[in-house]
Amino acid sequence: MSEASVTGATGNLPILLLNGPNLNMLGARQPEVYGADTLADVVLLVERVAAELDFGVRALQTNHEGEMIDAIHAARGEVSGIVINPGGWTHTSVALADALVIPEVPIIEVHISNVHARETFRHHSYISPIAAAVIAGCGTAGYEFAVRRLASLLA
Ligand code: DHK
Repeated sequence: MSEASVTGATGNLPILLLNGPNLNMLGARQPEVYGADTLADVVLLVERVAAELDFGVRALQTNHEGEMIDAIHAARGEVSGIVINPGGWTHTSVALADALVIPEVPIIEVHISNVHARETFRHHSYISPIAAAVIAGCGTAGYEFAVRRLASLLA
């Protein structure tokens, strides 16, 4: 399953919002870890904050790594920056990290939970070395912080 949407028509290229595996289950999945907000809530939050900063949003959630990589390739030249919660691929995927540098735009990595306070296997990220910033443990507000940071980097 995947969910893709595009909003906004401004002078800026849109922000690409990517959510990886299992994040479609936000709100139902371990709410004590990931909170009560749904993925739809997250997308609305990002769209609202991005619009305030004069950016549209292209949003994709997928549980299929190849689909996410294809979407990143297709975004080259079409987005101004990337906000990504790679989910479990954070800790496993060289291929996702390789793809993310292809659009040559700033990347903000978001984790809803504080991955450093969790299992050891969540402490390593293949994405962090190529990210302009990493936000963890702020709940879904981390997505808002990511959009604001991205907009200031792009200003
Ligand atoms: C989300 C996931 O799905 C996990 O695999 C990561 C991250 C943490 C989060 O906190 O948003 O380890």
